[in-house]
Amino acid sequence: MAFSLSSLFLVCYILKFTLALIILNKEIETSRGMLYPRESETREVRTLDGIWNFVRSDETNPTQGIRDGWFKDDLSKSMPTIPMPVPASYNDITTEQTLRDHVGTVWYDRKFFVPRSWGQDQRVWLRFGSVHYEAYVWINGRSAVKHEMGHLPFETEVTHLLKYGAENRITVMCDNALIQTTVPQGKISEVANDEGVTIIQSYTFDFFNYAGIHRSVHLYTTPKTFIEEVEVKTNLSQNNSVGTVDYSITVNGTAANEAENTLLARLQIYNREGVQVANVTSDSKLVGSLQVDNVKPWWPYLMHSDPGYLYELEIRLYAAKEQLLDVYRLKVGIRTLSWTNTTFLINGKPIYFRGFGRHEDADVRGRGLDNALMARDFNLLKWIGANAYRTSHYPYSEESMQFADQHGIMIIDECPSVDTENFNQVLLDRHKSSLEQLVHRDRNHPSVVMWSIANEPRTGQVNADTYFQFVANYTRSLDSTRPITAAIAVPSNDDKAGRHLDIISFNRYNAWYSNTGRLDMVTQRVISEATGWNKKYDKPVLMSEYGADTLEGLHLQPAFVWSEEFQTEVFSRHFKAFDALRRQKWFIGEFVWNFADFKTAQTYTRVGGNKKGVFTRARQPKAAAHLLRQRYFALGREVDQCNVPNDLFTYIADVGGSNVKHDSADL
Ligand code: BDP
Repeated sequence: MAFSLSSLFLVCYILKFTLALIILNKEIETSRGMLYPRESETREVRTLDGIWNFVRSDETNPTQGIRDGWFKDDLSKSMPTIPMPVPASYNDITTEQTLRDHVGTVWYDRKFFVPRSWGQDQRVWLRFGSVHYEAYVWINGRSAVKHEMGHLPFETEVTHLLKYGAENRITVMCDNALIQTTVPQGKISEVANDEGVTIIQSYTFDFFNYAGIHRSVHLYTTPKTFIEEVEVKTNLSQNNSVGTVDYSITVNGTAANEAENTLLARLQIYNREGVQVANVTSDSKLVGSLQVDNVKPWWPYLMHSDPGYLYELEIRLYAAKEQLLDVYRLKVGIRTLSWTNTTFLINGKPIYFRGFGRHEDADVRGRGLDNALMARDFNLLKWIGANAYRTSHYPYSEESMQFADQHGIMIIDECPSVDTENFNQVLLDRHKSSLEQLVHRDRNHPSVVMWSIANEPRTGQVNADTYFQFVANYTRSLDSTRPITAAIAVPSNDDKAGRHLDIISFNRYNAWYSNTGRLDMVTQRVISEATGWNKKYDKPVLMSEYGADTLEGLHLQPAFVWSEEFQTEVFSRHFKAFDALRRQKWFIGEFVWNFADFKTAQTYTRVGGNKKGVFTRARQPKAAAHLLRQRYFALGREVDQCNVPNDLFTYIADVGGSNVKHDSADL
């Protein structure tokens, strides 16, 4: 039988995709160490935060600094430098458009002293909380470490590179270029401008590609033989009265290599009052378990009167003959997670998420760590009655993870993969590496209750199936104690990734991107979309994004797009859908987009950035914040029997017997 031209075309078409489908699930290099730097009897920590010297490279000559050896001496000897704060994004520090929109490499350096005492019988480590996107580091002109991937820590031993009791220099080259094989993806192109040609970075994701040394830089010491890794997994007995903490410790150092079985660890758990509640001596494998009677489980905010209960796990590493080698302390929250195709439970109790998608974003400092901002954000989260957020669209600072542990805020922890498309082998390897680094960094945080492996990946594409199977299974192999999700935006009928997830999250902008302004086209659409996802995959479903851009201070009645009234109405129409869905047990949460306004690339759809914040960029509430607060506390009251704040409702009138709410007792 002869082939028709159209069937030949079809065969070629299928062949093209089959070839593209050949993505291999290769082993990837795993990260080591990376415990958060903490002082102890055996460790010292100092920070290199402060003002560094800074140079922007010529965009058309990004490798000039390497070729000309700028790292060999003070940067100022090669190029004029400007002062640059660390941590901070460099983009918005000056008044220059050329720095804000710079594409390619920039250089930082600074001097520092290392105490003479650090040169004796110990090791010194250099650790970056994060540099976006790629970093090359030199100490005193000698190469120290290279790392690719924003938002994640990296470290290296620098004992042999330092001068003790003397001045040292650290030099960092940072490259912000995003291409089709970076995580996230972007494109670099050369385009004509009025002066000739220029280089442009473009990306599809909706947040500004801030860059620089975003989090703290630390130097810290460890003994020669030291605790390199600690992993804890916790459990509770049936009635939550007894907790177990399974631990596994990895040691690095010569004492370990020479005589492995001479090492042992003594572990003690202290409660919040500093009273010891458990202790154990390990065997030489440094793996075991501690038991805490009358345990206080870690509970999310508003799910319990004492949320975020943390114990302190003290680990003392000994060599033979009781010689103390190293001490490291870790906060531990004892809780269980379990999930089925209809529910998600913490400590045996169903979770209903009341949360946000967020960004690490602020004026001037961009994505740079700012403790004042972080503390304010947690106060706002608690004020509004939220119990969760997703680290959209990349890992957040370790300091904020510690805050979330303490305050009982549940985290859906997202890797930096956003708008993932054009699936290819290099991208898959890096995507897996981003998850490996994330899980490694965050696995001990009780606040982390779910891993998000991507935001709005193009999961309608044919090879998304294999790609996300590899990514999801790899993540599961790293941590089987937490469910896996991804925030999906393609229609459920087209999606090819959901079957590899444990929980389905979907993003949708009814009355905004679809049917703009039509408040009468929200509720039923949300109900049917959530139901469609559940029908297709038979898994718990949550709405991970909904919202409307809102210009603070713009009031229009009746509600009109961009006004405060419109955001309030959009929320309210969603609440109605969520309440209908909550009757189906498989609907497990609602996440507003976004916590606060944030900066994006320039486009005519954005007025100074994305304005879907419930709070302004300066962290003040818009009108809808008050409505959301009433809902989140009302939900807390109904679902988790929490107390509600006295100022939740403004007194209106004493109209007993009517439906008018005038104080929180009416809830
Ligand atoms: C969603 C994206 C989010 C955007 C949001 C929006 O996940 O990053 O900021 O849309 O357009 O599709 O506001």
